[in-house]
Formats: sequence, structure tokens, C-alpha cells
Amino acid sequence: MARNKIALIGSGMIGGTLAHLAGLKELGDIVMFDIAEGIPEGKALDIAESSPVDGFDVKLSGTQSYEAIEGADVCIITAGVARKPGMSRDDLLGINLKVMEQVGAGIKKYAPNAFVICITNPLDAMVWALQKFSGLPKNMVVGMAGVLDSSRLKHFLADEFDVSIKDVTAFVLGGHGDTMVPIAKYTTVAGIPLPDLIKMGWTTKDRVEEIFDRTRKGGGEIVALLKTGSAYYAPAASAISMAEAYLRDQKRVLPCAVNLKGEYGIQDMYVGVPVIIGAGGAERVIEIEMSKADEKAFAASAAAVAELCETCAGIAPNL
Ligand code: TXD
Repeated sequence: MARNKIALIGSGMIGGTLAHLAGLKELGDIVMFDIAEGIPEGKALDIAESSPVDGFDVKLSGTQSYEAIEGADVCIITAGVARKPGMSRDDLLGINLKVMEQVGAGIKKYAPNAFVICITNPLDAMVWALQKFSGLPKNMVVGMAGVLDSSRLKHFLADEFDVSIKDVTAFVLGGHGDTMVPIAKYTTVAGIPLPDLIKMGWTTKDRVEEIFDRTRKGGGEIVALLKTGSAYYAPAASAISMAEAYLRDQKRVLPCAVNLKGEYGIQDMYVGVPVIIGAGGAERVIEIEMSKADEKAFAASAAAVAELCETCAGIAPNL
């Protein structure tokens, strides 16, 4: 059986980590694309030179040409810029929207059958635009945010309770931003929901609120520490788990930004919800019951995403 082909569009900090993880897991041959000459080629060669040490058989290459992604089974998109001092959110939105237009055209031409995972920020609006620019089926274009946000929450809780991360389940839903919604009812330690753990005296409501707040600001916490960029290890690991679920038809239940067709009362927008990822891409959206407060927070989060999509549509009338 021929190996899968994985195209990484954007070979910066997350792109490089994606390539390394995909190699270590032997997910397939890897093509690294970037507009910056030498970066994808250099990273691909560096990782290839580590493969004899770790014993993984994959081919890695770097390119500035979309032709090289031809026939990719998975495309993971990190291309774009992050906000720099003096730039407004709309500036960033405008620049990355143009990048999504180029990436969408490249995928449409050379990898129309791929499962596409978008990571570029502002995530929920960019994945929405990318699906439209690429014209790929909506179930084959998803955004990565919820796996990362939930993983941060799981880590904080495992630390708080001094239990294995393997026994913590968590769902963080909604848009990828300050408005994201951690769901207490479906956050558990070995199946015991957080509200029960509070009753059992393991923690307090206030402490849980603090942890939720740290989760919402998890990206900012890393930026403040690194100073020169944003998180890349955990975002890359999160996207790789989504790619693996697709390539190995694992039917994993993961919180992802998916196109909603009336679920959660939302039409044709990408918002983070639990979804089954398997060989059919985003196979089935799971509509969970939320508390009234969570429902309200989710609606506010979706409204923030809608506003960003409207700004995009104002900039790019072809959307
Ligand atoms: O949860 C999430 N979704 C996120 C999102 C978590 C962390 C970071 N998140 C966002 O991912 C972040 O705000 C950025 O928008 C992306 C990528 O983050 P990364 O840290 O990898 O950024 P880099 O290192 O700046 O890499 C971006 C690369 C860089 O090498 C550019 O040369 C390239 O993108 N780039 C392009 N590649 C192809 N085509 C075009 N047009 C292009 N423009 C820039």
C-alpha cells in the first residue's frame, strides 16, 4: 500500500513541529510548503536527518510550489502572520484572509480530495473562509482549536488533582478566543463530572473558575512567556491527533471547529463542537445538552465568530 501524503502549508514554528511529529508517527510522506525560501527545505532535511536515529521511514521535502502537494491526503494549514505591535485585529484578519485565498486555490487545484485542518488565526473565521475559497466539501475542512484548549484544561486539572492526564476528559467548545466555553458537566476524572468532584470536596467552584479562566487565556500565557511567538508544541500535537483520526479511521470524538448546518442553532458557520473524526472527515456532530449558563456563553462565543466572518465577507466580496 502506498504511503499517505501529508502537505503542511506553512513551515514556521507549528509547521516544523507538525513535520517532526508526523514523521515520528510515520503518518505518511511529508511535503513542507512555505513562501519563505529555504525554511521548508531546511526543516525537511533536518528532520529527515533525524529519521535514522529514531528509525522512521518517511520522505520529507520542502517547496515553494503548490504543485508539490499534488494528491495530498491531508493538508494542515498554519500559513499566515501573527499580530505584531501596531496592527489591528482587522489588519491581521485582512492579511491572513488573503493567505487563505491563495492556500484555498492551491488545495482546490492540487489536493481536492484532502482532509484539511486549518490552524491559522483567527481560527474560526479563517477555516470558514478557507472552505469557501477551496470549494472542498464542508465535512473535509475543519479547524483545530478545541483539542488544544481541552488539552490545556486537562493538563491543569490533572495537575490540580494530582491524577494521570489519561483519566481526565474535558470539552472546551465555542470559538477559539476569550469567549471559549469549558463545559463542567462533561469534564471528568475517570467519568466523575467536575460538579460531583466539587461536592466531594476535591476542589471548589471558585478554583474551577480560576482554572477555566487560565484555560481561556492559555494562548496568551504562552505568548507572554515566549515573547517572540505563540505556542507550537501543543497546537501541533493537537492537529496531528486530528490527522491521525482521519488517516487511521479512528472515529475519535474530538472538539473541532466544524461547519454547522443547524446544529446548536447555527447555520453555515464554523464553531468548536464535539465531532466524530474518521475516514469520512468530520463524520457526525454531537449535540450535547448544556446548562443555561453554558448555552448563553456558547451563543455569545458564536456571535463573536459571526462578527469576524462578516468582517471577512466585507473584505472579500467573493466569499
Ligand atoms: O489553536 C490554534 N488554532 C492556534 C493558532 C494555536 C497557536 C497558534 N495559532 C496560529 O497558528 C497563529 O496565530 C498563526 O496564525 C498560525 C501559525 O503559527 P506559527 O507559530 O507556526 O507561526 P509562524 O512561525 O509565524 O509560521 C507561519 C508561517 C511562516 O513560516 C510564513 O513564512 C508562512 O507561514 N506564510 C506563508 N506560507 C504560505 N503561504 C503564504 N501566503 C504565507 N504567508 C506566510
